[in-house]
Amino acid sequence: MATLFSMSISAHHRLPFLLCWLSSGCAPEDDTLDWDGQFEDSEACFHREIPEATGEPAVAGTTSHANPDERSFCSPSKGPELRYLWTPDESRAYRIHTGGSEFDTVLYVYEGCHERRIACNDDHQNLQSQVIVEATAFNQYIIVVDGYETLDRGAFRLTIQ
Ligand SMILES: [Ca+2]
Repeated sequence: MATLFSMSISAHHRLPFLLCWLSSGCAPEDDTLDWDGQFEDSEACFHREIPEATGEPAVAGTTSHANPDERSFCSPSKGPELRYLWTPDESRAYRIHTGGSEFDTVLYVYEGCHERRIACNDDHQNLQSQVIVEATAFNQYIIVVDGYETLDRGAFRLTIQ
């Protein structure tokens, strides 16, 4: 199942990749850009995995095709959201933010799927969100990028520093 999914994504990615090179100035992207909004695995509680804690941004994606299923625990979050699995490789404080996103974001973090609420923020800088998380190496965290209102959706950047 996962293999088939990967193959169809790579076929769809050739044209955007070419256009990106022709237009220059391409940001890193994840494969939500032409994604149909379904979980990769129906058993999973996340849409995508962030392999490394570093990178600026760690993810540049879009919530345009996601579903507005989840409510944050600190503010309205009526827009569609994406859930990312993050497994840091170092125990320390991380600054996680959505600076550079194109809509009013809400950001929240769980330890485990829904097991423990760690951090939540709506507006830190203008309408973008930021949380500071004291993370433990090799623990699994779920980072949710959500939109404040129903129409708050689209391109976002998720940075972990
Ligand atoms: Ca916000």
